[in-house]
Amino acid sequence: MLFEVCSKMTRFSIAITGLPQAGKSSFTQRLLSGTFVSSPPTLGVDVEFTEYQGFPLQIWDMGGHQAFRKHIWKNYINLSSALIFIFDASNLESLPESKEWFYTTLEWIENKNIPVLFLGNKMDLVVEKEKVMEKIVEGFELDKLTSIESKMSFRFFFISVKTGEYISDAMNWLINKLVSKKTNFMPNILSVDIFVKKGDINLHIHDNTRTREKVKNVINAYEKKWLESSNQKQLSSMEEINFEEYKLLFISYQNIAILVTTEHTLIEKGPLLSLIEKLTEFISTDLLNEETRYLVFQKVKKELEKSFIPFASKTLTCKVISIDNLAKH
Ligand SMILES: Nc1nc2c(ncn2[C@@H]2O[C@H](COP(=O)(O)OP(=O)(O)OP(=O)(O)O)[C@@H](O)[C@H]2O)c(=O)[nH]1
Ligand SMILES: [Mg+2]
Repeated sequence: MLFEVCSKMTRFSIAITGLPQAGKSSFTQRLLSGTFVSSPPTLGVDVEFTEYQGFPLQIWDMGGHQAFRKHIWKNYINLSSALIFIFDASNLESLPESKEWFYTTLEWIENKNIPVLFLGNKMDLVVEKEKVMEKIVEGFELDKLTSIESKMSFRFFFISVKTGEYISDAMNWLINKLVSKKTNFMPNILSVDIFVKKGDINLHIHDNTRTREKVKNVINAYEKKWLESSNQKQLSSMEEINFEEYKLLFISYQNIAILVTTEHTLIEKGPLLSLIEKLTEFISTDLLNEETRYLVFQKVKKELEKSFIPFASKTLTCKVISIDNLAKH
């Protein structure tokens, strides 16, 4: 029952990192199509949407090239609720460099509670399997991370994307972790505010929950700050705000911003970012029309319901408070 509810409502976002050629895109493609297909080296980051055993997933498949690591990896890991690190087990020479980046990646994770899955890939190419597995476990000091003292949610598996071996074991572990974390964090979203700027028009659409009343001042301050920032058209930013027992997530992209109030630290930023990107196209329709504004809010609400536990969304109602000029309010 619980699984049923989560599968309908939650889209987990997963970041995949690792050195070039490790098999990140091949792994992603196998999840998407169930087959082994080759793809060109990933430039920057690719986003893929798929389902795994009924669980909707959003996967950030990142390029392993040195140029993408510092900024792209760091950014997208913190948009996700899980990390998969892939190592090419058929290339032990790359172990020292891979280890260095594996631990750097772990340090970059802001929410240390997210599950981390380490995959030793290309086991089909490895002849002395036992020996190589041992070398990898020792080399990466993986036992340290699975020990009782370790506070991390960590597991490692040896797989082959080519043959498909052990992929389901690894994914089942990850999904289980994600689902149990999610349920611990119920309920999730408490209120939503949407700011839109189009020409001389500033729109502020929001729901009307009791929580929102408590954080109203913070919301207003962020709205003001955003409206006053001169380069907001190019601005794509994200900020987490701690206020009393609440956590607010402010995401802006071009001329639209969303401020989500949550009760807990775990909130999936990845789906929100994609949502806001999609919305910018929608926003270009007639905003002066009241009906359209209502539709914008409904769209946001619907997307949020796909990605989050729907508790708070029961209370979401559309209310447009600011038209034309915010200063009037
Ligand atoms: N034999 C074998 N080859 C694999 C396996 N997984 C991936 N490969 C091959 O390894 C090469 C690199 O795979 P990709 O999935 O593109 O690697 P990547 O990690 O996405 O690389 P970047 O995007 O450059 O970071 C391709 O030629 C794949 O066909 C595997 O399990 N076994
Ligand atoms: Mg790739």
